[in-house]
Amino acid sequence: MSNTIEYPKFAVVGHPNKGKSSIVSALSHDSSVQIGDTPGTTQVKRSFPLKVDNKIVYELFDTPGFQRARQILAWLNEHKPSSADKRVDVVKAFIAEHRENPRFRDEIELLEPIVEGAGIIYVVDASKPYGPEYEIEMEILRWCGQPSMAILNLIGDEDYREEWKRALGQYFRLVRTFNPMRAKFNDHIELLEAMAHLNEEWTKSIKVAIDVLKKLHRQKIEQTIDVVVDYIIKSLSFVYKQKIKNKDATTEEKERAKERYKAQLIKNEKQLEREIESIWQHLGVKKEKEDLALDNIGLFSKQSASIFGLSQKELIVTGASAGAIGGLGIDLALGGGTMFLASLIGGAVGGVGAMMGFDNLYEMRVMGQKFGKKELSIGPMKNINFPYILLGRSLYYAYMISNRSHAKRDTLELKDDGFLLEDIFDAESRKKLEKLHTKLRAGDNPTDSMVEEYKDIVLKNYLAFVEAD
Ligand SMILES: Nc1nc2c(ncn2[C@@H]2O[C@H](COP(=O)(O)OP(=O)(O)O)[C@@H](O)[C@H]2O)c(=O)[nH]1
Ligand SMILES: [Mg+2]
Repeated sequence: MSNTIEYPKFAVVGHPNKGKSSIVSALSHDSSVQIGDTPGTTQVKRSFPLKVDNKIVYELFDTPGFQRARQILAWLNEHKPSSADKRVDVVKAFIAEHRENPRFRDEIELLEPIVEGAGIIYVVDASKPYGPEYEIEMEILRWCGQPSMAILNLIGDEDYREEWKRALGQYFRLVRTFNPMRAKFNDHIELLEAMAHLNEEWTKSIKVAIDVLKKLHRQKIEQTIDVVVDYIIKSLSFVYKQKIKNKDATTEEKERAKERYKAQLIKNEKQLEREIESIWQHLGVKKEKEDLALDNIGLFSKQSASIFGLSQKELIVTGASAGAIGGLGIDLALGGGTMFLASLIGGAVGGVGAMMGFDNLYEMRVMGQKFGKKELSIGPMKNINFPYILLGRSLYYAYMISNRSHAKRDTLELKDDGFLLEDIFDAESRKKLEKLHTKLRAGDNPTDSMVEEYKDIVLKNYLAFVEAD
């Protein structure tokens, strides 16, 4: 067939400032698409292929908006052919005749890929009321005779989708809501599934695209969990060593060693953040410096523990199990013992931090004259809550980055209402994790099978969490 294409192409068209470029950016996973507050940001069409393993999965054209739709439709009507199947030839004739005319530059840019075979994605802002002025654009697009769909974007707070649907339904076979800022992976896939049915010829290639994207997404999650768990194990088993003058370290030496130990763990976290950003093509994302941003809530703060790691309940339970009722064992602490422990502690919120020993998150040992050396060493981390803080913070960051649309240009907001570990891990998994943490706390060398088990637990729970999300 003459217009068979190896991969589907779509031209994203519509009025200026309706979110066309944002949709292209979100669907092509490309943050380089120009998005602007002022109409006319996109002057010429640009092609944005979505590539996986250097193969194009589909290609999107970002186009300028319609400017002189009325005049164009008038021209087309003046040259109306005798039958509808010849209308696209009239559109082609319009392009050929006006190619050098700057007045129609925007329209030519947007019509060209369509008459060359691209499908049409018509974008409207359904937070504003419908108006008949859009009918001229839709009529021109209809002349092109290409498979087409309409996307309802909600830029503002109001919702006029019902009236839009009644109008758009007369011009487009498919009308879908898609928000380029908030869309997550599953929304993206659902949109593609709808697009697959626009044109029989494309069904197969879009289905292939969906499979490729799903596989890639899964790989990225696995890669993310890999780096997260590697980081956690590296940080938990980290031991800082430093030579000292005498057998007993001075207060000053101890303080300096503590600072260096903390600095290394913070550095590990920053490196992990960059690795996660890189996996999801968000390297160098701007982050907020507000009070609650991860950057500002120190890894070693009480706030970090209560926000990112464990709920109040879990803090009490795990904390108490380490200290006050250590003898009862972790099974009881993580299992049915919650009520008992809560009442034991009296739910004293203020007292929890102190009891947990937040000021003493690491335990220091001063090694004696081992091998004739005077050495001060810190680590591995003894605090029972600390692994959960690392896990909570890193999974929250992974979640935020992996769900961030490439259409977003604002700073990444990291909030305190992220999730808690108890939202992600079932009780059985938390018990298994605690067993692994206990080994690491004891200074056991992390074996391959420990690392693998840790990854399996986190991956299984995280996948279930994002699937239900
Ligand atoms: N809040 C919000 N803003 C959006 C959305 N879509 C687009 N915008 C904003 O609207 C403006 C125009 O978007 P753009 O994609 O450049 O529109 P285009 O002119 O149709 O390509 C930009 O400031 C976008 O950030 C949306 O779904 N929600
Ligand atoms: Mg644009």
